[in-house]
Amino acid sequence: MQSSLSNHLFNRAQALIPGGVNSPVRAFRSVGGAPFFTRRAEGAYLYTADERQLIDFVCTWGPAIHGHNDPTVREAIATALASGTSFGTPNPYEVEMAELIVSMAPSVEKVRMVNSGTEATMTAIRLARGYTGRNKIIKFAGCYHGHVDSLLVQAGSGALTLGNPDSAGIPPVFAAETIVLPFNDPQALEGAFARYGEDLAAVILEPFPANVGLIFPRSGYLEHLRKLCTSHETVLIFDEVMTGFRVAPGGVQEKTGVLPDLTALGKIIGGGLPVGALGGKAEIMDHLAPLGPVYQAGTLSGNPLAMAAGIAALKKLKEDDPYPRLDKFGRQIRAALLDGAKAKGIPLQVPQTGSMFCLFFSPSTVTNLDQALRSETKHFKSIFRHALNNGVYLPPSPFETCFICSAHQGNAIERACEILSQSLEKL
Ligand code: KE4
Repeated sequence: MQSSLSNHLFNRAQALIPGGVNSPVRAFRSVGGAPFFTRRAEGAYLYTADERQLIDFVCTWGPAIHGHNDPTVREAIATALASGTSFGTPNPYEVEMAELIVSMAPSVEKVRMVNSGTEATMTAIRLARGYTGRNKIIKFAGCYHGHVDSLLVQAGSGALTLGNPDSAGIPPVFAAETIVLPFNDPQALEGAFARYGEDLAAVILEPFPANVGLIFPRSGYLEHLRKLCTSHETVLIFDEVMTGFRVAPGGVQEKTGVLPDLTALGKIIGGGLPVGALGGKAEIMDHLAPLGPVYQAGTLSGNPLAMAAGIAALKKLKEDDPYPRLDKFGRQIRAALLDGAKAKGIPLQVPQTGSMFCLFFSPSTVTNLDQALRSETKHFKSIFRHALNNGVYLPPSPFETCFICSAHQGNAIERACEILSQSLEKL
């Protein structure tokens, strides 16, 4: 039952903010009901406006890998805050952040800080076009790269959730240079390169698509894509805004050994504050202003508070190495879900890698957008609602990915497994 205080806040919000939210997926449109409002967050928990405690598997959509309000990150922000909030000049934190990212992301030789994942992918596309002198780009159906005009074509995440993967307001001429391919289809790749190869500036993808639910590349697919980009001198862009520093210290490119030319980053590197970054080969990155002809800028890029928070978060990843523990939690939840679905006789897939997992109510492995769309979403809505009513918060869309954080230790995982098993039983 939605609290009166959240309803009151939501009514006020809807009067002044489109849909009552500052990002569409938060509106609960695909799961029904009104969103709860969060007053504070601590560790693995959200505390709503009416002080309900929820075990959180959204983790503010990825940044909170150490858990909410982590003391180390909080202290780093407080220390930076004592010296001011923004200088508009280079500051020492930016240098330390660049050194950390370059030391952790295998393909990154140089990096430019921005203020969101959207800015990172938008800049990556412009840089690839400026570097190659070409215009066409390839993206994949279901991949979401932020709200960039030329990439809001058959996009995932909130666009897919709301049923408008092709946003209004984008002139056809903007999307005309964007070629959309099905993910995990080598023949489609070969065909597109055969037809457009010399005109292709870039291929951009989430190497583990996680905005359509969570999908893994078939064996050899990323390697095949890497070879095609190399042979056609097309820039390969990994959008690791979500997977960067999450699936491994060096993201998917460390896990698979497939090295892109450019990488879009975000989320974890801001420790919960607004951030994005574009990194890659120095030869390409040096085409960015003020060195090169590709313009990009930002008032708050490299903001000292966001840098201090992100540095603390990245250093903590290097010192604590939470990855084995996060994968153990992920396997625990996956096993509980599969056992519950089996007992109920309901087909369920739970793709999981480390601290990322999702639920596809499908009889077979989901390898692309079409298969994800064919999964049974009404079951997801029932699970979501039952879990929320019993203190477990999953992402409010079947086309998102669940996140686990280091603070999910102790009984939070056991409790969540218990509630999710009950939710399946109720189907
Ligand atoms: P932001 O502009 O929201 O910081 O990042 C855009 C972005 C780019 N690339 C990937 C792979 C992403 O997942 C995102 C944003 N992720 C969504 C969640 N699926 C953010 C949540 C929201 O839109 O409110």
